Amino acid sequence: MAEPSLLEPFRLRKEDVHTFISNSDNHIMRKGKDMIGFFQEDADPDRLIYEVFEIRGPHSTDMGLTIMKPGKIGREYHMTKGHFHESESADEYYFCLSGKGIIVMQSAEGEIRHLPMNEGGGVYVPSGWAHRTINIGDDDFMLLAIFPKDAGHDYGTIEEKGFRIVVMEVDGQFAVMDNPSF
Ligand code: S6P
Ligand code: ZN
Repeated sequence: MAEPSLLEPFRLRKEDVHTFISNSDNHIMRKGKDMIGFFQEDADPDRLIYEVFEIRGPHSTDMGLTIMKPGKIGREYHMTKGHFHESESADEYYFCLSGKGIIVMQSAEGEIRHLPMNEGGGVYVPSGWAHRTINIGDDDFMLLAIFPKDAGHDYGTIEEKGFRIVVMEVDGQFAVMDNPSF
């Protein structure tokens, strides 16, 4: 495994995400072909839906910058796969750098929350809550996530059942609806 990067003090704004990107230790790309079964309709296999750039911190936390392209698959907005953390104690902080989105959170007991995320705003994701972000705007939706090193990703539960709600475009507006396949 690579040594953690040694970090200098830095600030992060939407204008200088390239600095974060060029210092990142890991790059994940999710295209339509990587997300079969997540949307109600299948996306063009080569369509880029989102990218994540990760920086491993030197101590207890790591960071992830998610850049989500605008767009819809059918009437469903671009979204992340969504996951629980593997560690039961791992909570997370999200900050929106630009764009317009929604974060959906769902507890293991099935309790559901959805909160808007706009530039300059942040959200706390408590431990034990699955989370997914959705781009409901016309531009890139950019997020910084800060999470414990041992958080891990458990994608299986969401891949199998999804979240209880979906976010669709209805009459030119976003609408939060019950997921018919949950
Ligand atoms: C990690 C954090 C984010 C997501 C990223 C992509 O704990 O929540 O960095 O990994 O937004 O989402 P996903 O569901 O594909 O990992
Ligand atoms: Zn997470």
